[in-house]
Amino acid sequence: MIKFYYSLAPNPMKVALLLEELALPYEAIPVDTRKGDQFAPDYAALNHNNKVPCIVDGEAVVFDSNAILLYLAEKTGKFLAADTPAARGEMLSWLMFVATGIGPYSGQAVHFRHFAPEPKDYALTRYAFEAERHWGIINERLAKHHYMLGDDYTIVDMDVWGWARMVPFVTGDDNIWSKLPHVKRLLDEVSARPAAMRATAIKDRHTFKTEMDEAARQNMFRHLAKAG
Ligand SMILES: N[C@@H](CCC(=O)N[C@@H](CS)C(=O)NCC(=O)O)C(=O)O
Repeated sequence: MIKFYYSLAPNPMKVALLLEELALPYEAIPVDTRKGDQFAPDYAALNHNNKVPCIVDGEAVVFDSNAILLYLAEKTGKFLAADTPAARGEMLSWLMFVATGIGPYSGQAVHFRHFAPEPKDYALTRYAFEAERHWGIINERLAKHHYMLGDDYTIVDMDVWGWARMVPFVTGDDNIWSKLPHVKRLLDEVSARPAAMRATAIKDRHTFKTEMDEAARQNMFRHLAKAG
């Protein structure tokens, strides 16, 4: 059975969605990053990046949500682009766009908006601008195509869904959906899928620490300790 190391953050949630869509049996193992579970030696030996998610599937250990989506889709032959160079090129491009743009810029925008100490104006302005710019590109894509790759629901939509749930928190703008209506349409459609409801219900399996106290900050923002 697949072991799925997770928290309730956006990157693990995309993987929970795909596991549920595929109806693959899996054991969900909590990694409470606020408590520092990501540095436990057993977990650190699996995930070189000390982040979540990670899966163990027999001999295969896969870390990084985007790698896991591709690995599981290729393993099962489901939720992939058509097997043509053009369609595969589009799929890889959008997957990497989410992996290197949507995820990191949204994550840093959250950090600077909600957690970073002052002064942070310049960093927040930069990351918020880049996060919104990337979401605008997804919105334009979804204005022209029902799903990210056209007519079929694929792992790229799941990749987008993980972070789309967080867009108001990322942008700090309660009216953001008026600017990104096509992203909201995809978010609502995917969230209504039975698999997404089961994925979301993963939050009831384990209790995660919710306080961002000093110990949690030391575990998640390790540069603070280094800066003294
Ligand atoms: N590129 C990685 C990023 C993983 C990542 O940043 N995970 C976050 C949760 S969404 C995490 O583990 N945060 C806890 C920490 O930074 O200690 C992926 O997509 O899996």
